[in-house]
Amino acid sequence: MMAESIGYEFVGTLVQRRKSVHHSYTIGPGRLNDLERMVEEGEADTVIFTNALTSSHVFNLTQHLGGDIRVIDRNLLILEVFDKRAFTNEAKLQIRLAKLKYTLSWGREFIKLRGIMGEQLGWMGPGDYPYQEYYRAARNRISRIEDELEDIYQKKMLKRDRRRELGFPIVALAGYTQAGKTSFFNRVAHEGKTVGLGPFTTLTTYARRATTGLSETGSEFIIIDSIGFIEDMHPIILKAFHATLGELATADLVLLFIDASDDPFPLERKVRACSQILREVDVTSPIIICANKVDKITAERVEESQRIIRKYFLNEEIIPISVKTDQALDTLLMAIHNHLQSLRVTVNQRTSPKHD
Ligand SMILES: Nc1nc2c(ncn2[C@@H]2O[C@H](COP(=O)(O)OP(=O)(O)OP(=O)(O)O)[C@@H](O)[C@H]2O)c(=O)[nH]1
Ligand SMILES: [Mg+2]
Repeated sequence: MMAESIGYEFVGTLVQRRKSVHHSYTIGPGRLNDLERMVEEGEADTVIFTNALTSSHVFNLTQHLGGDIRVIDRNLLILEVFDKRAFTNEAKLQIRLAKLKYTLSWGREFIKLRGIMGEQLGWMGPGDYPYQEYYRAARNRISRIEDELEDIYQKKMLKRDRRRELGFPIVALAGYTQAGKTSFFNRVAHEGKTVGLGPFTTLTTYARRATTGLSETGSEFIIIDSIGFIEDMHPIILKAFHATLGELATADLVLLFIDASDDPFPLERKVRACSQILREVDVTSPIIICANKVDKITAERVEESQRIIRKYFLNEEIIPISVKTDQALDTLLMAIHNHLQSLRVTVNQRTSPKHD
């Protein structure tokens, strides 16, 4: 699904359950032969593993299948998707950083490989390129990119502080990729950001002014759209987007979007991933859960989805909505309004002078 969304044509799937990962190929020798046959019959040029591979797995698999077959793993696929979607300088830098670090972590064997990420290891020859030199060059590039990113983050932070000084509370959108965050953002901020390209349509955070439209005073806020979640993100990838995800930790209110129309099993997996990532990025802000896309399912299924969400979010308010049909959007805006009002009260109490 993720691969198809960036233009891969699907030839076949091979599944193997093993007690342990085969030391040289991850899959067992029998399965490896099946894979070889499938690649030949389907005239495949790429083999994607849904698990993570070590550099020696990739090396051995490529050797076995032949040099013109690309072998990539889940993390490289995610990075490829990111690459396709990166339109801002910030996202491009974040991805280049993640790739460099990922390949660096794969080490010496990796730079001997052809065709995996040739574009950034342009000089990959027959493997006699001095590793030390490669390593030094890569480290230099990494720290240059880190500096550039730091600059971008600083500017964004300044902007955010200025908005806070103006008294605008910050509402951040979070949730699994493709849950409908940008659709909602466009709706309330009267924007036209891209939606629906498939996983990771959005990579860069955007902030816009919006209003709940409920009262003259105190109904304005800043809404932040951001990158979606996915389970088992590699720490290097997660770290590359840490500053982006960090926006969630500093928000006054987080709207957690969940695609309530998913079947129970994937739904639960995604809800679990969301709660995990929110914990990892240390979100302590209040959360409203938007169970989106209820236009696609029956009332019973809405109930069932809510029960599944409740298992992982014991106290948060869950509001079933449809951004597509506008269903219950007014309820959601009201809930946002109430949250922001109570926030304003506590801020005022905190800042009003004491008379004692
Ligand atoms: N049926 C239905 N489809 C929706 C609804 N909200 C969003 N969608 C569709 O779901 C898809 C994903 O929406 P996006 O708004 O791009 O989702 P996102 O959470 O921003 O995704 P990422 O940027 O990848 O994290 C698009 O095709 C939307 O048209 C809804 O309420 N009902
Ligand atoms: Mg989006």
